[in-house]
Amino acid sequence: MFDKLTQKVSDALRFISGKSAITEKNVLDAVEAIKMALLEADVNLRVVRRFVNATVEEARGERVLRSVNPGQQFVKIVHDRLVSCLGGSGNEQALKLKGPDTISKVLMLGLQGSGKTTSSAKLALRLKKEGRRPLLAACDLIRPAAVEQLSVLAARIDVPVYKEEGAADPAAVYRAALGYAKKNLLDTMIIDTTGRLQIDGPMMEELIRLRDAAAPDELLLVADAMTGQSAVDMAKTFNEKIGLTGVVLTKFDSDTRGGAALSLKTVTGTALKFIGTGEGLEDFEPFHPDRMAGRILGMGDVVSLVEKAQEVINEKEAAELREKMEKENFTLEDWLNQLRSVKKMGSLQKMLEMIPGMTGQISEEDLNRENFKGQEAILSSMTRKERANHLIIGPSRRSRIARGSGTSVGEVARLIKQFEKMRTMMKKMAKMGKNPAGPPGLQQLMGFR
Ligand SMILES: Nc1nc2c(ncn2[C@@H]2O[C@H](COP(=O)(O)OP(=O)(O)OP(=O)(O)O)[C@@H](O)[C@H]2O)c(=O)[nH]1
Ligand SMILES: [Mg+2]
Repeated sequence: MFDKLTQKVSDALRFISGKSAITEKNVLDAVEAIKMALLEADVNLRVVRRFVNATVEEARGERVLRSVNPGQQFVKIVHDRLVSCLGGSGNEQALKLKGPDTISKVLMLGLQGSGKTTSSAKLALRLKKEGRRPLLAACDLIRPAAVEQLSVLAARIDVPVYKEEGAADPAAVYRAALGYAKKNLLDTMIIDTTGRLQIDGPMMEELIRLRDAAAPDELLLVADAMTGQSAVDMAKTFNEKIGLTGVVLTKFDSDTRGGAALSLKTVTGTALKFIGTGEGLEDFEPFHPDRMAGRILGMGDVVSLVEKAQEVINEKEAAELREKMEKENFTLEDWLNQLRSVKKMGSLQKMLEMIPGMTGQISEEDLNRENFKGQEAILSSMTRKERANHLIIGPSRRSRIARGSGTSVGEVARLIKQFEKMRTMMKKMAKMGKNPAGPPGLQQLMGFR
């Protein structure tokens, strides 16, 4: 799913996020590339426009362009815009069902063949796993074998089904099913209905009668993601005529474009609540805008990385650090602080994986070098005074530090040498202007570059 979109968006973002300084033109180019990708993915034009305007407005400001890591800031903006486009970070994707003492009702409706019956069973399975006691109500009385199909699925997941052979009125079947649910202490009715061919006519009236009889807690439109914008139009119309509480997008597994998922919320105002991801009854997932945005960006968890990095290294500290580097005032104390910052961020390997373009550049071996682990021990065994001025560390201090850190005199000496080399290198780099990548000095400090 989203294959092409992911490819194109992540290309555009990789380009920009690898830069330590970005210009307004970089932003506009990247947004343009993303816009084309969205249009190609069949995203509604209005949605694309809204997305583009919001992103540009937010990203071209000084705050972003002059921030520590503008590329990654931009990625975060794109991510957040995508999340809001997909339905926001609230909890409106969750089903609103009653407690177990009252019977909740979910009405499944949609066009012919969209996946209503399959999704009814998938939902029943899911609710059952959550500890509810679902009942499948067979209210599609038009299509031959519809009742049989639901019964077969229900048996597979061991969920009761209510059906009446030869019945003609769905509302009457519903009422009888409700009685059955009460008697058997079931708490959630999932009502499968007849597929509509068109929006108006007697079939629609039947659906409205059923809605009025059941007063459902959830009215879920089941729509085929592969139909793209038609699914969105359908949702809009159903919402106007019947009132929806949410949408289930099926056949997400076969949808390589993703336009429907991306347009639905903005165009219809209705939340996408579930996606069907295959023919199996387990292939059904609650929809999470933030996770989906991550998938579209194809960048793992880049956003939490940006947030974490901001927490750990704020702009002021970064500026101070840069200044120190320039003046060759960078001390062992600063180095220790940097190491600790990195540790705060969690596993270094994980962190680097989250940085676009970083994957594969640093091997596991590099990271596990004893060197890195020993560094903190050595630095912590020095006194503050020693860390402030490494020149005072003579042979006797060296052996004390080695003893304190469980290392050898040779290792302590090597670390100090490495530090001096780094300092010279950092000064050169600082003079050259900006750092090549990442928060100042992070990778350089650890000897990766
Ligand atoms: N790949 C895939 N196939 C699906 C998914 N959901 C449903 N299907 C398939 O789509 C076909 C139609 O599904 P149904 O559940 O019978 O659709 P319906 O809306 O109940 O159809 P009618 O009752 O005839 O209106 C079946 O072959 C399902 O296996 C999905 O998420 N992914
Ligand atoms: Mg059906």
